[in-house]
Amino acid sequence: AHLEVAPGALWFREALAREAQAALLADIRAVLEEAPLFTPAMPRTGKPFSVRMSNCGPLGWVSDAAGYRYQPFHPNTRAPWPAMPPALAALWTTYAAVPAPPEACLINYYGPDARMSLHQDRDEADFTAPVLSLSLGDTALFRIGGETRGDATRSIRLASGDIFLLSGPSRLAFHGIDRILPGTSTLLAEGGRFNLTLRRVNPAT
Ligand code: MD3
Ligand code: FE
Repeated sequence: AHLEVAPGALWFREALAREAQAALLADIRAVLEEAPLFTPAMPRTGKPFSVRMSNCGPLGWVSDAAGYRYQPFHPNTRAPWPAMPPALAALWTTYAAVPAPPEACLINYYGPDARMSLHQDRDEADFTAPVLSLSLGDTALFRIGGETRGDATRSIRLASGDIFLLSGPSRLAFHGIDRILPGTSTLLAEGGRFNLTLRRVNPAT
């Protein structure tokens, strides 16, 4: 069962039970041992993001003074990104239902004061594939609008275990995280929130 919050934007509330969330969290912790969270910076200004990031899968999204891009290695360690955990790839098969596998899983970590301003995801060469988002930990106030900045927006509380699928017309919707609600989940011992986004970057040919 899901709610369609905008055309092509499907919200699967409580898609994962606590045990499945804990298992995916353990997979993410193992990824972060190999590929620690880094602090991205804004292009040109170099202003640091409040969200920390890492990736798994063949490609990872990074941002620094040189710009936004996908690359096959960690910006600090220069090591290839860890493999995509099979349980994450399985979510893609179930929910995204496209034959080509995900090429990148961006891992965002939000502490109590982190936010992500309204933006579009357009660094991928292929916008036809969906983006799948999984939230783990504290609830986030997520905002989604239309394809033009200034279009009306809608606010949604993304809770631990929720899956959000962006496809079709919503793939280029403006969206962001206004804030997280500290203390709303006990999944992460340290508090805060992980968001995982599975993406295709290149056309499947
Ligand atoms: C709508 N992440 O990593 S996930 C991002 O909670 C990002 O960390 C947020 O925006 C987070 O780029 C939101 C939901 C989401 C992800 C990708 C989208 C919504 C989207 C792509 C297109 C439209
Ligand atoms: Fe985004």
